[in-house]
Amino acid sequence: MTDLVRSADALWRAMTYIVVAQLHMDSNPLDARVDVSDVKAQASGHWGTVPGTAWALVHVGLAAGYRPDIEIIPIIGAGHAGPVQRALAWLTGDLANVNPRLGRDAAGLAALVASFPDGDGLGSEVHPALPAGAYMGGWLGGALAFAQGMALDSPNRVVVPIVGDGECETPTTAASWLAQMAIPGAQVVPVVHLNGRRMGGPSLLGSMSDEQASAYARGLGWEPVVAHVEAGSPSEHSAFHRVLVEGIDAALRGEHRVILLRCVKGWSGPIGAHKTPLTDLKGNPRERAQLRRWMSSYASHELFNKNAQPVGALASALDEIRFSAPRPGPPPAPVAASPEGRGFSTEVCRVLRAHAVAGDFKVFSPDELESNRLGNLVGEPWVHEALAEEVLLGWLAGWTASGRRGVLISYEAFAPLMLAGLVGHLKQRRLTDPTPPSINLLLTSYGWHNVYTHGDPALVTALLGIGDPAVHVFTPADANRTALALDDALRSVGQLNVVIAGKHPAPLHPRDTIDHERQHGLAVWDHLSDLGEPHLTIVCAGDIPATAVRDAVGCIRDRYGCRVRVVNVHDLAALAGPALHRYVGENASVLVATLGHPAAIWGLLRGRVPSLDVVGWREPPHPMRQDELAAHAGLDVAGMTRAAAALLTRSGR
Ligand SMILES: Cc1ncc(C[n+]2csc(CCOP(=O)(O)OP(=O)(O)O)c2C)c(N)n1
Repeated sequence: MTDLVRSADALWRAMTYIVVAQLHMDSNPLDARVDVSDVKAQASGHWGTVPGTAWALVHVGLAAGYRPDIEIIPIIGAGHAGPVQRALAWLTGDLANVNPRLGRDAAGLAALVASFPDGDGLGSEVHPALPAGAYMGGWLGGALAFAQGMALDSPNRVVVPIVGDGECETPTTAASWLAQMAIPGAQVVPVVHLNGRRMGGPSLLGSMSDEQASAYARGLGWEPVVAHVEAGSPSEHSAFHRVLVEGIDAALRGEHRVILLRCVKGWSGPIGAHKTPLTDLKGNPRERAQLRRWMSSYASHELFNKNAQPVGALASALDEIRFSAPRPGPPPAPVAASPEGRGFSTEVCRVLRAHAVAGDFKVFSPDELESNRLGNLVGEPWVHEALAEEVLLGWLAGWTASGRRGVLISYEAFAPLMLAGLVGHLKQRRLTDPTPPSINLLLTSYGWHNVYTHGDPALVTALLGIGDPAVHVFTPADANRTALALDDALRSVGQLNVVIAGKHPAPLHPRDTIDHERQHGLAVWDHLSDLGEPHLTIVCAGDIPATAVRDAVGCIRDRYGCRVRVVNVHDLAALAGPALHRYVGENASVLVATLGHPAAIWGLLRGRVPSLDVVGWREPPHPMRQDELAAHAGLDVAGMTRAAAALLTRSGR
């Protein structure tokens, strides 16, 4: 056995053993007797992905240890591999840094095992605070795209995503293979965990022969290398190490190589189950005997002494591995250029170009730059287009997670495709320290031409419903404000910023409140407001609402003889804030005009103002013109006046 094989074998056995213990044991994890009092009443967690994911991780860690000149970063696609990551983090001692009760000694190992699946607050899935936690996943599909984003423009970095064969069926993963053509320089070496099964049955890719699976990869532009692992033998270890190292070298030369890790799901366990194969350990002595044999197959006595300290090959292997993750702070931002009132295209391009000049900046778009009047950006080296929103989101998330700035530009109508991914990245970032640059979306085209098929504000409704303070929805009233909102978003860290903007020529509004709006998220528009406490406060959010309110306010004031105040909302998050009443007044009825679903505003304001109504998106029952839709939604003078009358009547005026 070479030193490499000895290390890989010891690490794999140790990690797999510790996972089996987490899944099944409550106490005495190193006791070969597996007493009835030591087993869990209810085994929990997922076994199937463990041996293959541990295998891939061990080899990535060793390859990284042997190549200190480059960063080699693993990404785990299967969230269910959480206990593998825990085992690794316990072995490296990193788990103790996050939770001192889980230190690398006998007490720490016992606590790790007893606390699974709760994990003493860490949960049971992949965790961002631990090694190999750059990507938390949970929802399957985004790992490859995230790895590609992290690898972009990073000549000293190779990212190794470990992707399930079931995961390869997801649209996001399926599209990511082809999308690599748009970012050929991203150095990734995907390991497809071809273990034949997903959760409930055979996977489609796993059902293919080696030749078919290889042809699939080749057709998408990847050179496949199949690595067979049956029993974890020394020759399989050295063969896999060679394949991985060659794949990393190939990536550094600009080639795209994918490793197909062909194995049996849950190998080395009693059966190849996705979940835990033994389900009645307390009641069934035969299952306990099975577990005893299973655990002893890893020969833990060669790996640990009685105090659970790693010894022999395991101890030296732990000195050899390296798990790094890029966590640099955000790059310096450029000096902001003031908008000049020249319209969406000019103002937005000015901001984007300023950030591009500062460097470490990307624009991603699903073929929506030309149609969004930003066509002059196409062809810039910092602009990447591929018609796959979910993939682009993965790129942006991976890119920003490695300390760079960027924005995804698309249509609002099709942005809900990204919802599961956005929620996943929000969850990941909540647990990540230090906070990376924000995820930014610039979503256009609610301009409401071809509105029937191309209109849907559902993404914002769903994001606001989460109630995460990291979510900011900018609804700039005009192109100047759009440019500034985008610039602010690009400078921010730790946020999910969605800028909802019109691309069509539209009126500009006075600038005097812009700085206040940017700082506080909203401002009173004095030029449209009466002095004193208002009877009615009209809040506008977005450019079509701002113009509708501007046009309607005089008519409402004259017709109903009431004091009216107009508040412009620049960031919908401000409506959830404590300063709301300073802007809308203490006793006024509040009428909100929004581009989005009224339900989203009701969710923010219900019960917080004396009386409320919301005018906003109403799903068109059939194809209609832009002006017809505005009237259908009530976002015109007649509709606003009607809504104001009804609200004032209801509140007794
Ligand atoms: C988008 C999405 N759909 C469904 C699930 C539920 N799920 C969790 S694991 C799993 C099967 C995964 O199989 P595979 O990708 O082959 O990974 P393996 O367990 O074999 O490593 C499924 C369907 C999920 N997490 N995400």
